[in-house]
Amino acid sequence: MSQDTYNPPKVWKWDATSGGKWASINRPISGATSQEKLPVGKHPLQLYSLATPNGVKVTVMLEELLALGHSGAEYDAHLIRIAEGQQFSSGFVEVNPNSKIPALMDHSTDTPTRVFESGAILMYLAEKFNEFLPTEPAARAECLSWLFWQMGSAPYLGGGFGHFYVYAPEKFEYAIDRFTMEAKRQLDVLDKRLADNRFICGDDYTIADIAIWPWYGQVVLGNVYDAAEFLQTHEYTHLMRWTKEIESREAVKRGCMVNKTSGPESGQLHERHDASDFDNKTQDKIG
Ligand SMILES: N[C@@H](CCC(=O)N[C@@H](CS)C(=O)NCC(=O)O)C(=O)O
Repeated sequence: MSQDTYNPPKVWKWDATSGGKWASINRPISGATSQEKLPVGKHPLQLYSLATPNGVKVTVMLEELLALGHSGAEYDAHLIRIAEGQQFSSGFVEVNPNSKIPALMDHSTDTPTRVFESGAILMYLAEKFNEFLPTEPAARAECLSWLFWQMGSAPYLGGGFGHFYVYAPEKFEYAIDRFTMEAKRQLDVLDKRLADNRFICGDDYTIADIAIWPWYGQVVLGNVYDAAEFLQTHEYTHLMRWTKEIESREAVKRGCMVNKTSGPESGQLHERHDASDFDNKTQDKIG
């Protein structure tokens, strides 16, 4: 377990050359680095995003709302390439001062409404369309508890486990042990919950499932971090059953394609401006 010991100096200084996959976009300051407006398409909802687990939550939600017939959920999904720093444009910072995808503008309100943080976006859309969030107080409290559980827990899975297992410039046993322990504990929380419940909040599919699946479902499938074997995710049988049921939903399949820039080309729809963009994608595959 021995690793060179680091003695922190009295005052931390930013070493812009420090390693790691995301070193080029990580900074200790916030705000815009370039002056650039965001594009605005024809639909009421304008999404600025990328198909990471946090981004996929919102595209799945929008596709689920459209599948229920809510035409007001039509949206343009603009691609934000975070590895190239596009989240630091002045236009993006106006929508999300925290410079992280996903970010949403709703142009159907008297003055356009901005919403950032994926959990806030899911709640905003659920309330706007009165779907996927129970109204009965106890059921609503349960749903929001799981939604916020996801928001609070996933940074340990992503920023902790994923970062040190995949992205860090060196493999640190202490950090990988610490965050693997926590990741497995979280998988066990979900597995136990899903042993007695079809969906996270019981019989109904809600924004809690929509928030949790893109992280935990994709990790157990090995799609995120390629760690299914390391974490022995097949042992979480109830979580796996739920993961596969949600994976088979048409809206989830569509939502996972939007703003995707990696993996097989047939699964990538860089921008979505119309429902027919998916059909054109199928045509591309056939042709
Ligand atoms: N808590 C935020 C997290 C968003 C987030 O971390 N987004 C990442 C991609 S998954 C991002 O935009 N990173 C760019 C950066 O850190 O500069 C949410 O759920 O919306």
